[in-house]
Amino acid sequence: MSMARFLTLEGIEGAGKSTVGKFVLGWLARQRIPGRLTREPGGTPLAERVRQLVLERGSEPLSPVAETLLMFAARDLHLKNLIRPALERGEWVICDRFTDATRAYQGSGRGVDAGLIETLAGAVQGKLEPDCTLLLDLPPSVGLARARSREAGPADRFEAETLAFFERVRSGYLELARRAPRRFRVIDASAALAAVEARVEAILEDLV
Ligand code: T5A
Repeated sequence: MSMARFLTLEGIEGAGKSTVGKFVLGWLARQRIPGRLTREPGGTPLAERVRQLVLERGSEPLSPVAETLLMFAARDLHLKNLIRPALERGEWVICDRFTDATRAYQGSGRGVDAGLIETLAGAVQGKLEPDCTLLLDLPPSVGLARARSREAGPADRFEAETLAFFERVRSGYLELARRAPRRFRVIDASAALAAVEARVEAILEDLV
């Protein structure tokens, strides 16, 4: 049996994370490797309630620090109640967004202090880091157009942000990848889906 792996999917809105997450799960099933697809913020019943709080566009403003604390509150629940138990059972965990999203969105996007983010990451994760992070990279104009063409309802708090905000988030992600080249795999997500999946498959074969 292959060793449990913790794989995270990152990128801006509409990059194709959910699509690639399902592809990874199908690929693992074909190899008879137990896998679990989950997402952040969310993944457990309580963490999904936190997700609603941070995504809804309510009348009361949510400060960047409050947003950061809520992301880590949800992450702590998710780690304790889903991610760590699944890894301990020997399952692969594929997580649609994790702490790099906080670094990119709250850190680079909103300007939250990187020291605060790393302190919270240390308290919540301890030594646990993803084994591999697939960064689906594409211009925000392309990603937002994809996300908006698919959605029926109103934009959530993040989708309503400016293009400049998503440019900062994208640059933040690329900087994280430059600083941790062994963990990150940067994938050109503006390519056709078949090309993206072929690249993901090659990475998975390498990981197994
Ligand atoms: N957030 C989250 C933070 O600010 N901090 C944090 O710490 C965390 C964890 C979560 C929001 O929370 C923020 C970031 C987010 O704004 P979400 O719903 O989980 O929101 O994330 P979104 O990025 O909004 O999810 P999306 O569903 O919009 O994007 P995906 O999953 O990247 O894209 P996907 O797979 O749904 O694809 C979008 C469309 O494009 C098509 C798909 O078929 C679909 O229609 N598509 C392609 N089309 C052409 N070519 C390709 N290669 C394609 N790949 C997909």
